[in-house]
Order: sequence, then C-alpha cells, then structure tokens
Amino acid sequence: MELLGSLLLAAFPLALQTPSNESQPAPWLVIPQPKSLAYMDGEFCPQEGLAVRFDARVQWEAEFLAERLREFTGFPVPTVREELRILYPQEIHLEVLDSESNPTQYQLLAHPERIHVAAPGTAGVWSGIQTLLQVWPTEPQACLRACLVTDEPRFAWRGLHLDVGRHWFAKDDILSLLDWMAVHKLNVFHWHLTEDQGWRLEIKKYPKLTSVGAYRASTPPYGDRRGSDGERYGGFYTQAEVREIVRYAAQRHITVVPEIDMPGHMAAAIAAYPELGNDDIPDYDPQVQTHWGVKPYTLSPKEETFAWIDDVFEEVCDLFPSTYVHVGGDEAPKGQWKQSAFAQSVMQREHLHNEDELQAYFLGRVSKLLEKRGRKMLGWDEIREGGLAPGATVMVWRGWNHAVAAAQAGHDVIMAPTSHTYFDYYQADPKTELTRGDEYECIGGFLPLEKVYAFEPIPKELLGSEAAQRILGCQGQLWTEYVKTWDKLEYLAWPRVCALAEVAWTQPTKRDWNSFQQRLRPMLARLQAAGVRTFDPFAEPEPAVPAGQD
Ligand code: TNX
Repeated sequence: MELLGSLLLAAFPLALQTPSNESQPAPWLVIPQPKSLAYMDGEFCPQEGLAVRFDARVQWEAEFLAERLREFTGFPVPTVREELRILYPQEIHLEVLDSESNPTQYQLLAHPERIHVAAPGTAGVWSGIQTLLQVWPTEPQACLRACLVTDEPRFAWRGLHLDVGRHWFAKDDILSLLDWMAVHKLNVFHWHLTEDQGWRLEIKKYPKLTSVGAYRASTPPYGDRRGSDGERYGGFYTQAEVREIVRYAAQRHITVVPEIDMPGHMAAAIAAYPELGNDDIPDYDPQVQTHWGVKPYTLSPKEETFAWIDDVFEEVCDLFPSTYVHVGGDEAPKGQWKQSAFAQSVMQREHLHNEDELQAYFLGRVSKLLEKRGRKMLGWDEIREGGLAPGATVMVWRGWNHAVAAAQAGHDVIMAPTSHTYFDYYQADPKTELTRGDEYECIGGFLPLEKVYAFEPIPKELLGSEAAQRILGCQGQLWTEYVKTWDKLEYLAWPRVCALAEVAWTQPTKRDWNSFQQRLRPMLARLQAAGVRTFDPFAEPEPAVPAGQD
C-alpha cells in the first residue's frame, strides 16, 4: 500500500492539511472505518460536466457509480473508457493497477479538481466506490472535503447469513439486502436454503423437494410457541431466480455460499422422499415440520442417499460458483441412527465406534462429492465431532474453544458465535420489547449493538500465533423462526450489521465505539430514507407506564 500511496500523491501533489482555525467542511463519516484517512486542503465541488473514466475491467462498477451520481446530482454523468482522449471538466477515474498487491485494497484521492480510485483489483475499486458514495455530498451545491483514503479489509470473509427455511422471503427483498451488504463492504452472503420446516431451492431432478418439501401445514403464531395458526405456508426459489440473485450479488462483489444442511435439519426433504431417511425404525412418519427446535429426522447413510446428495450437488454447483458449499452438520440428533438396524450395520461395516463417528463418515463422503467438483466443504462446528474431514472449513457458532482447536489442527475457521453475531436475539431489553406487542418476540438472548461492536473474531489463545491466520473472518446470522416479515428482519438486522461490518473490515486499533456512534447517525438516516426499517439505538427508552394508568 505504501507504493499506492506514493503513486497517487505523486500524480496529484497536494499538501496534507495543517491544522487551522477555519471551519472545515464535513468530515468523512464512513462505515466501516477505513484504515487511514488524511484530509487535505481544499474541496471537490461536483459540477455539471462530471464524468466517470474507467478501466474496461470495471465497466459495470463505473456505470453503477455514474447512475448513483446522476441520482445525487441531477446532472447527466457520462462514463468514458480510460484510453479515450476526450477530457471532461471533472473526472472520477477508476483505475485497476497492474500490481501483484492484494486486489482488495484501494486508494481514494479526492482532490479539488478530480477524484481518483486506484486498486490492484476490481474488488478494491468497488470498495473505493462504496466509500465515495457514503461521503458524497447530498445537499445541492455542497462540496466534498479533499482527502486521501488508504484502505483494505482486515478479513477476507465478511459475511451475512439468512435463513429462508423457517420463513421464505421475496427475491426483491434479498436483492435489497445484497445492496446494503455492498454498502457495508460485506462480501459473503450465506444462504441457508433448507430446513426441517421447508426446502426452498428448486432441484430439477427431484421436483418433490419443492412441491412437497417447500410447504408446511401450519406455523406457530408470535407469542405462542406451541400453537399452530393452521395455515399452509411455503415458497421456494426457482433456478432462474437463484441465478438472478447470484449474478446480482457477483456484480456487487458478493459471493453467495449456499447451505444444504445435513444429515440433520432435513425433515422437509425426507418428507418429500421418505426413502432418504431411516425408514426401518418404528413410527417412521416424516413430515415438513410445523414447530421450531431440533428434530429427530436425519438422512440415512444409504448408498441411495449419497447418490441423491451427489445429484443435488450437481445442480447446486451449477447454480452457485462459490468455492465453498456449506453442508450444515449442526444439531443432528443421533437417536434415529441408534434405532436403525441399517445405520448400525453401516457402523459395523465401517468399523465405527459410535454415531458421532458415523456422522464424520457421512460428512467425509459428502466432502469427497464436493472435492470431485473442485469445491470445498464448510460446516457448522459440529462437523468436528467424530473427526473432521481433511480440508474442511469450520463455521464456529457455539464456543471459541471450537475455533482454537480447529485452527490449531490446520483448518480454516469462520467466526459466527451466538454470543456476538446472532441477530435473531433481542437487540433491546426483552421486557420492553415484548410490551410493544407479540410481533416483537425473539427467539431469546440479548445482543445489543455495543456488544456486536466489541466482538473480536480472533480467539485470544491464537493471538500472535501462526494459527490466527486460519480465522478467515466472521459473519452475522439472521435465523428466522421468529421473523415472519421482511420488516421484522430489517428491524433485527439494522444497525447490528453496521457494527459487524466494522468488526470484519476495520483494524482493531481503528475501532472506536464513540466514533462509530457518530458515523452511524448518517448511515441510519440513509437506511431509513431508503425505506429500510431499523432499530433505533439512539432512542430514549420509553418510560414504563405505571399499572392502571394506560
Ligand atoms: C441454532 S446455529 C441453529 C439454528 C437455529 C438457531 C436459532 C445453528 C447451526 N443451528 O437451527 O435457527 O440456533 O438461534
């Protein structure tokens, strides 16, 4: 990055600002906080005649930027190829450098006469555009303070997870979430597509996965976990919709990682194809589940099941170019395998000592099915139980100990702990939230914004060690048992996602809770102006109404 710094400054010599008493234009309030931000003398004042000059490798990004700038300024903002000699009165130059450096870093120079975003890769240019759009003056005639930003992400994996199994959400809502992820420089969308309560991904070879598995007979109403609303509920994504979502994400430098959760959390698929389950046990009656919690139905370790998984992966890998495929592995009770004579016979045949080892055998086979397609297996931390498949990446949700052990054993790790990243937990005191109505019900827990902000993804046991490099990053979780509407999803997500983004991107030395709160105000205003519902962390708590006076 030193090299980049000298490059841009040599091209546009400008004095770094010396402190003065004159009132300064607005500071750059950016989330996540960049690595370095140095103000300079002067301002950039957008005027008609502004154009975006681009390297051919970032044509789409240039068009995206120009479109936003047209909305902000009301001017026509043309785009022009880098090599064309037409000069515009004001230019924003998007440059991809010929450099071997980390392609995700970027430098953004806002000079009084022109703006230059330079990066060794297209991802860096995209991040620079996001920074610029956050600080672009929104008032007519307003100017942008001259500044040099030098920035790069702390972690390569900056994710957000969404469970569409418990509740289904419309494609356009998912696209809007991807838009806001991009604003926050998040780059992985972990799409949890299958659950006990619904299978949501069209698989052409197995149509009953969606015709049967995508629908359940009823759902518990808010405030009554054991109840049933008696209404058939469901939905799924066609392959055409999935391709659209994956392409939309890719344009925004976001990878969509699909999750097909197995061998547990599979009741909906087993209801569709009962032969996939442990059908030799008494009272076997698989149904798409109508209540939340951990369910007994698991896939049976039959050859037919592995062949089915292989077929499903064929379509999944065709739809999702991601290197990683998430295979879940969480919360798979071993009761049915204990009862099933067939599962027991597989344990004998494979010389396995217990059902945990059977799960490890199962996931080892699954891992090979991905490997032969050039993909990598990712799973929740339970995949460590009974022995971890070589090369598997572990997503840690329970405790730091799982991260330490997996990293020390040479596995890559992604941090997604309940303690700091479960955005289905209450964001404010559950007592006050519940007085607002049953629809404010959450699964439980309490995860205020400040705690998300204080999250340190690298376990302290690994600090300073080689194994710390194994922590690829972190992500927020949006589980949706208690999320029936997109409006509620947004209320839970925001602004906790803003804090998570800063945890994932910004160096810990640059993290500052007071500064974050200051930078959060304009971000909340932007979200709300765009119609996104957010929790308001700045609101005064409502005074409790004394009994008998309401
Ligand atoms: C645990 S995290 C689960 C999910 C639930 C979530 C609710 C994980 C791998 N499994 O099935 O939705 O808790 O917070």
